[in-house]
Formats: sequence, C-alpha cells, structure tokens
Amino acid sequence: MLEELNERFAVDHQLRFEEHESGLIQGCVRSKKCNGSFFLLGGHVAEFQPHGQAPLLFLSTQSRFEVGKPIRGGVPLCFPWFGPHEADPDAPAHGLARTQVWDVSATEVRDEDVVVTLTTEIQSFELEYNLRFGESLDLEMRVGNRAAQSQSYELALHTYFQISDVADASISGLEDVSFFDKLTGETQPAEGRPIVFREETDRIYQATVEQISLQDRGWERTVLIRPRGSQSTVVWNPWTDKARKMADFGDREYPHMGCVETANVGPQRVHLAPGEQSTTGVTLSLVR
Ligand code: TA6
Repeated sequence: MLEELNERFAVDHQLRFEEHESGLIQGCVRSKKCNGSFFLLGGHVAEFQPHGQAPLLFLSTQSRFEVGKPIRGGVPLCFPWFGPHEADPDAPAHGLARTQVWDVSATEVRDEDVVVTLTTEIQSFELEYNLRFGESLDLEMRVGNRAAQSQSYELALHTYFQISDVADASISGLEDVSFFDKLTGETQPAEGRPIVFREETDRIYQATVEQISLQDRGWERTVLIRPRGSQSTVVWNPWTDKARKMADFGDREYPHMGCVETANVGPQRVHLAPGEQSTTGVTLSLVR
C-alpha cells in the first residue's frame, strides 16, 4: 500500500507517504514554504508549520491514532452531522468522515505549494477534499449528492489552533454576530468585543464572515482565518473540567489551544438536490 502510494503520488522529497508509529499512513509535506502532514484516516490534516514559525495547528500529545477513532487536534472533519446524531444515540459524535480511511486521488506541486486531493463516499455523498500546503494552508471540501433524492448535511472543518497561552490571545471578527451558546442552549446577542477564553466556551456563530483573526500576543503573531461557503463558525475551548474528561486530551493542554471551525451546521445545514454540489473552504495564514 505504502509503496504503491509513493509510486503514484509522492512528489520528490516534498510529499511522501510514511507509516506513522501507530501504523497509520501519513502524508508528510516538506516543502520550500512549510512542513505539514495529513492522515488517510479521517482525511485528517494533523500539522501545518510555515518555516520559521511555531506550528499553526494544535495536536494533543494524548491523541489516539487508531482506525475508527478520531485524532485529537489538527483539522477533524465533522460530516454528515455535527455533534450528536439527531436520532441515533449510538451513532458516533460528529459523523462518519473523521473515522474512516480516505483515498488519495491526486497530488502535485503548484506554484511551489504541495496540493493533495483526498476523496471518499459517505451516505451517497461524494466528497472531494483539496489540501494546499504553502505559506498558507488552504482546505476546500466539495460535497456532491449522488442520491436519487435530495439530501442535507452538516459540515465542520473542526480546526484546532496552537496558542502560546489563552491569557495572551483573542479572536476578532465575530464581534457583531449573535451566537448559539451550546453550554446554555440559548442564543445570545452579539457581544461587540473580541472573544477571549476564560472558561469553557462552546459557541456557534451564525453568519457569513469574511475574515477572523486569532491574535496571539505571546508568540507575537496573528493567524488569519478566511472562510468561504460557510454560514457558521464554531468557537470552542474545553477548559479544565471537560479537558479532564477527555482521555485523548491532556489535562493541562487547554491553555494552549482553541478551536475556530469553518462550518455549516444547525439551521445553516446544506441541502442538495440530486446531482447538486456545494463547496466550503478556508484559508489559514499568518500575518508576518
Ligand atoms: O466543536 C465543539 C464541539 O462540538 C464541542 O462540543 C466538543 O464536543 C468538541 O466539539 C469535540 O468533540 P469530540 O467529539 O471531538 O470530542
């Protein structure tokens, strides 16, 4: 499998497929602009680090790497539902995409960026996921409805960002947007100020925004998050109690991460007629 993958899809030294210590197959990017990696399990982008910068993505030291289990950190894919299944309590949280193995369908170097296309099929949806590793990380998911009837889905690119310390970080760009607070079950009006993590935070902002900025004063950097084809943005930090309850997340990791998730969930779920497609993407970059 590994040999065939490298024969068909490796790109000289810039993209190679390796066996991770867990036995999972990992695509490793070593380009002129960045280092990165992704797992075929879950189509899961795990690492992205522009040269000379601290990693952009958080990956828990306690993460599992097992088929059928989600990887904790990086960019888990929530599809075709977000959170618990609305009808089946035994169904896995956040859907099926992040725990099944995806296929590689194409790789190339384009303007010195490493571009990878992963594909899979879930419940008569065809998914094509394009990863572009360069000075920025561009992720784009195209979903097509192959069923004979209309279908709807929820999607979240559940991105975990590495933060020096939440005490020195804030998230701007959502000040004017109301949000559904998952902790209280209530919709709250726009706060009119940047988001700071000082307690467990689990919010779904329901609007289209052009740009979100994660300011990290500790590392003297700002991460720009530019969503497209997204009507929802989920913002999450587990804080102490929830961190303790997650076996695949260190008790003391919560101050060094935060999720800002490019999504279409809840009332913003996507409805596709037979043969119809929809695309959602995000560009993550650093303001130098
Ligand atoms: O996106 C935030 C959230 O829905 C939280 O409620 C929390 O459950 C988080 O996702 C992680 O979910 P997971 O199933 O990966 O533990």
